[in-house]
Amino acid sequence: MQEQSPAPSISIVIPVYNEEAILRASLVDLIDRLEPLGRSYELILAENGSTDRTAALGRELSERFEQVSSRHTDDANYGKALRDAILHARGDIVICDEIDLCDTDFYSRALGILEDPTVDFVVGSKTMVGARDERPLHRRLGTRVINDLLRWTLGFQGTDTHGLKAFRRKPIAPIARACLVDRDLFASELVIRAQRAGLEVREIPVLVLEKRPPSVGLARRVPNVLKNLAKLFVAIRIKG
Ligand SMILES: Nc1nc2c(ncn2[C@@H]2O[C@H](COP(=O)(O)OP(=O)(O)O)[C@@H](O)[C@H]2O)c(=O)[nH]1
Ligand SMILES: [Mg+2]
Repeated sequence: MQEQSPAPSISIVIPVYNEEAILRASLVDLIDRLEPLGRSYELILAENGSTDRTAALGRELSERFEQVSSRHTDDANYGKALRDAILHARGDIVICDEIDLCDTDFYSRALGILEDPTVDFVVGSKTMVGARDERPLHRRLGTRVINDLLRWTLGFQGTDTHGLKAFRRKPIAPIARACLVDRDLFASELVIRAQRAGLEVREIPVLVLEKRPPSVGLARRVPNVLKNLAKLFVAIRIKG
């Protein structure tokens, strides 16, 4: 995408890591399904740390589709990739998606809610009434435990922070810039800091039907989540 092109209405940000099996097909399918939205958009693939052909495929897709760009940072780090892409997004609205979801139904519903100028942030909840989460039991439980921890330690008011999100770029970009943690917990910090800044955060139920299991299992993610939770507890609740 050329830097000089007019800013799009929507920026869709997708972190990708070792996704060579589904990246091309998912993205081409997503582009097809974005047509009916009737809004200008850019699609930012935020890759880092992949050991397969994901980075090369991202570059290839950005050459093939002018609305697609691919960004790369070095180490495998979901939060770092997401933050970097949010800070480079140019749309009025930023939508955060995942390549195994590509949930355009969430986009339509969230954009409808963001028509209301008093709403700043829409979070797709996997656990609220009306949601349907088709992931295995241990991952559904993991989501609930993390949400409870976020509520107890950081005063989170809601039912989910990880996954699908849509927000106004102007008020949220400075919050993303100020976030202290990366990896999985960055997404939670972003939502919680938005709430704490007094912005209007709404949740809507989503259907979670992944195209494949995650490449990094839950158990391997826990130590980092706990470490960053402790860091956020000190920064938000103790130092304020
Ligand atoms: N850039 C980047 N993306 C990642 C990383 N880990 C996961 N992702 C991407 O984040 C999205 C969600 O990851 P997934 O493995 O499905 O984990 P889940 O969120 O627990 O379902 C996918 O688009 C992944 O490719 C990472 O270390 N770096
Ligand atoms: Mg997933």
